Amino acid sequence: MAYRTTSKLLNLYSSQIRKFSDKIKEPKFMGIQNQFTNSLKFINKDSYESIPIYRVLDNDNNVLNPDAKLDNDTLLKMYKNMMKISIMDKVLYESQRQGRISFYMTNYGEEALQTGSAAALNIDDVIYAQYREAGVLMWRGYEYSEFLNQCYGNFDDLAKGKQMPIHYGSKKLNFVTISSPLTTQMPQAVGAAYALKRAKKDACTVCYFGEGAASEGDFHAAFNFAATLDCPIIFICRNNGYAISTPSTEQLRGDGIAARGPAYGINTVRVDGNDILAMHHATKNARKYCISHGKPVLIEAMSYRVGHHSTSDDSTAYRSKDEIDLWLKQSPIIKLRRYIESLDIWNDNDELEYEKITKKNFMKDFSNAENKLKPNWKELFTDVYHNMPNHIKKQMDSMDNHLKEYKEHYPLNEFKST
Ligand SMILES: Cc1ncc(C[n+]2csc(CCOP(=O)(O)OP(=O)(O)O)c2C)c(N)n1
Ligand SMILES: [Mg+2]
Repeated sequence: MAYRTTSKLLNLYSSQIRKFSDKIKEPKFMGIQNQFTNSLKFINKDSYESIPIYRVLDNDNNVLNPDAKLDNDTLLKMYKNMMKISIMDKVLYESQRQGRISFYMTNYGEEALQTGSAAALNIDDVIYAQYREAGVLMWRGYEYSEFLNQCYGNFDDLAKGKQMPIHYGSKKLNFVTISSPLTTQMPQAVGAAYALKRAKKDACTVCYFGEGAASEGDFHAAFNFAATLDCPIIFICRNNGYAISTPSTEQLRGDGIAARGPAYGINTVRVDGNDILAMHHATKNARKYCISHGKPVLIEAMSYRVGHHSTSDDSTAYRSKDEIDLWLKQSPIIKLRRYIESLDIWNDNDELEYEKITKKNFMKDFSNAENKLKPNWKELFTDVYHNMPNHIKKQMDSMDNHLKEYKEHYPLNEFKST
């Protein structure tokens, strides 16, 4: 029976071949344009030109694309935001060194990337960040006191000391809390973008990640879901040259992260992350495209991590001082300062004055945060589950009894009592 059916099929097949042998109509391979070649060639990264870096502010303070120009008020607001990040970084880095907080990560070198992109967004856009994006949160209105309360984990910290320092989050500012395991924010951000689209919101999600984090599997899942489900998300890769001690030359073999965008079918641009005008212009247009077409965009922002990876790192063990110095001299803060001075809207006096006032304000908030009590110790057990399960309740009761019995061994006066 099976033999007879097979031979019937074969007969049909050969008659079809005879029928079409004069003029063969090729079927199309699914999703790929049929284009044939008889020359056997393996494609590699050198088969294409490297994706160029979009830059509009040249070294003589000329704006090479008039569409990217910004008004003076915005430029000054951006410059002040960048100074504010830098002032905070300096003090908090030192304070970790003095043992006052347990951990810190600086943003040196990435202030323009953060501020320029943040300024092009709307407050309804939902941010999923990695951890080196303090300037984005600052632009949105997160106060010095809020950064400090979080780093000190005091009772005014929104997370009640449950997170390591710099793991900020703010529901009010649509900034999803930072999570230590790398790249977890990427598929989450895509899901949130999909939800925004289904709810027909005039907003997108914005997902920041490092070029090192892009080596995680979650990166690929996020990119493919975003592309195939047409999600309104802007991926902003901070390619700062290092993932702790691993240089991007060891992390990546292709043309950076940008080359991956078109491979997934995602509109892509590579931008000079030290050029705040280019960063702002690219993000503004990415947002427009993203929302009007309901599709993702990738921005690869090229920059350099000027500081150590974190307070647990000493980067002089794996890179030269000369390399760091070269980038320090090209700092995005210096670049923007040169530009606003050339426009005659900023001078040495303004700089000194702003720095003095900002430092003073920061130090006031710093000592307030340092002197606040820690959250009530019971916060250790709350807010994890909506309804506290029995096993957690048991642990809390046992801790309570323990503290009552051995109170002289614990600094309970440093914790809020209720
Ligand atoms: C899943 C996971 N693996 C490893 C780490 C340890 N880790 C923390 S940061 C980091 C480097 C990330 O580099 P990159 O994404 O380039 O960000 P950058 O620090 O340069 O801003 C690593 C390996 C982690 N937190 N999570
Ligand atoms: Mg990096």
